[in-house]
Amino acid sequence: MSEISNPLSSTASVLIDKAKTVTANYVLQHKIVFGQSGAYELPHPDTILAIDGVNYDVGKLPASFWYDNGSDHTFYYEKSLVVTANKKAYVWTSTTGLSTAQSESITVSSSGNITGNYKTQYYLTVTSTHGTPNPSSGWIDSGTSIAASIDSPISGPTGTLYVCAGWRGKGSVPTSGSNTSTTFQLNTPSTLAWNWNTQYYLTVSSDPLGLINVPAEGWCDQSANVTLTAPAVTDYDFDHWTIDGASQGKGADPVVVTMSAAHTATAHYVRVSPTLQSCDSSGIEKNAFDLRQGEAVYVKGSGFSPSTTHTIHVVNTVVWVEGMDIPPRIANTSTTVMSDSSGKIGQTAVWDAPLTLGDYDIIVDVNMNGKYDQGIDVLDVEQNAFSVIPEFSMSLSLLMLMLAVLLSASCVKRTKTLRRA
Ligand SMILES: [Ca+2]
Ligand SMILES: [Ca+2]
Repeated sequence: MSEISNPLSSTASVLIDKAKTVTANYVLQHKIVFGQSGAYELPHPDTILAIDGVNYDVGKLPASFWYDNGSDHTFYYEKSLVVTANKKAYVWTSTTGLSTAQSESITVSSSGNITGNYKTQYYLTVTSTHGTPNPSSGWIDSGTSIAASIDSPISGPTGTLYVCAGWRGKGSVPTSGSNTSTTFQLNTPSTLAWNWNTQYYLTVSSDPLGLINVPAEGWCDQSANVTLTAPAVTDYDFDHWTIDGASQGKGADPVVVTMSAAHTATAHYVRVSPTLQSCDSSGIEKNAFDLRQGEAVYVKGSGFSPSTTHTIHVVNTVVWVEGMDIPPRIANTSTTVMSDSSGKIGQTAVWDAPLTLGDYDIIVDVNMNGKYDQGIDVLDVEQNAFSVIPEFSMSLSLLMLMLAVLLSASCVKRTKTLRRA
């Protein structure tokens, strides 16, 4: 009817001047209610939902609309809403009601609800100067049980080691701990900081190599002061320490190494001159062997090359001259003696009874060239290594001495008599 100025308005003016028919036309509409659950913090300035291109924040929900039956409408729920950067967020999990989609275009055919459901996530900040923490920083669902850990130790540059010294925590993470793992349930924004110590390797060796075993060798905490004491070594004298090649002074022991970096400490030793002695079967030095007691001649020594068979000669005593041939061995004397792992020659029989009266020398021909080499070969510490003497020789000597005294006394008497004459 041309008389109705706005046919889409529910009110109209009609002049009743004759019989007229006015028809009001209705359409079927459905009420759709858009809402959300789980995104609690209100109001929220960010858009959570777009309906037909119009944005709605959390404070504007739920929002109701009457839609014509059969009309099409679009909606879009935001996937993630960050409440506070790196602290708290809401994440879309599902849509319930007339749709299950996060975003959809629907054709309206009934009334109902469309609800976007959200879960809360918190940000776990994980820091570590070394290694690969598990988990690393990231968003984690509220209420998640977390077993956090880190591998330790971690190798650094040569001679450097990083050792986890535990953690400090804030929020849901325990305040602190000293090991490499912790468990907690995440219910708030949290931080987990792994702490590390640096260690440096201290190498302790000896010169000659392998002479000592110093327990201080190993990884040391940064800046630790390590005291090194040179152990006593059989047949060697300690001389000095070097640290990274620099001498710490002759005889200086113990020394302290500050572990500001990896270091190498070396204890330098000087070999003690080897010695050789005639002795009895108990190893007691003996330089006179009694012919008639059936004694055997033993030798003992120290300072020789360890675990070595050495050539030995028992010879008639001579004046030793550099480079001279070693005199022939006495018959039935040993040709070799053995040193043990520390260079010692334990008492070893070199001449079994019967012995022969005389004065003898003993020499170890260290370089086995059959010649006497001063400073290389080793002679018995005595000028005459040992003597083989007859039984009662001491009383015989005493008798000789007394005779000599008597004789000289008579000589003096005779001299005095002559002067008087
Ligand atoms: Ca020699
Ligand atoms: Ca001797």
